[in-house]
Order: sequence, then structure tokens, then C-alpha cells
Amino acid sequence: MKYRILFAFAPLVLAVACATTGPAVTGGAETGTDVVIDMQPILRFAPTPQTISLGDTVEFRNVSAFVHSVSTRPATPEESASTELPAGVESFDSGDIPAGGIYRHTFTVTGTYKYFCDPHHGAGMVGTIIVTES
Ligand SMILES: [Cu+2]
Repeated sequence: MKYRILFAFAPLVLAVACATTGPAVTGGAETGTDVVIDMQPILRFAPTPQTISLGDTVEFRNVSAFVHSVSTRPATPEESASTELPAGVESFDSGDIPAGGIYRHTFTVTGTYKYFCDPHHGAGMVGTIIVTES
């Protein structure tokens, strides 16, 4: 009887666990990925700041249950203040990344990149990547 009750609640416990941690991103990083940055349920990029080598490909992984984005295309003065690109570098924007989704970007110019999550900029979801000569 004790065990039957345990089993009856198991799906509920599993559902609650998924709701708080978000979906798992299946599989390892894609081939060619050098660095992984998570987009977390607490509306933060991690790790940040992150130093990488010239030519590295970063895989941004949405490990939360929310839609996130990786953007260097500000639409407001506040977002502009959170954005920085090395001279001559074209801006990039992932668009909406669904729960469990990924976005990959290769960095081919050294310098400091400051980016933000479009839906959560107001919550302080910003990040920095520093690209150095390898
Ligand atoms: Cu976000």
C-alpha cells in the first residue's frame, strides 16, 4: 500500500521537477562547438563573462522553459546600452529560441561582445563574450 501511493505520485513529482528545471537539451554539444553558454530558468546567461579564442563557435543552449534570444540588435536606448561589438562586426540576432533549443554563432573578430536576451533584457538578462587571439 505504501508503495502504491509512491507510484501514484511519481508522475506528479516528475512534472514538478521538469517545471522547475526546464527541459533537458538532448544530446551533447553539436560537432564543432567550442564553448557552451546556458540560457537559464533564472533569466541569466551562464557563464558570463566568457573568454573564448578567435574562431570559436559558441552554442547557446536554452535549458529553461522560457523563450530566450541572443541579440546584438538593440531596439531601445536601454538595449543599446547593453550592446557592444568590435568595430566593423555585423550585428547578429538569434530570434526566438524555444525551450530546449540551441543557437550557434562563430566569432571571427577579436574584441568584446555584449549581447542581451530580447524578451528578458528588462530582467537583466545580458552577457559578455571576450574573443582573444588563440
Ligand atoms: Cu531570456
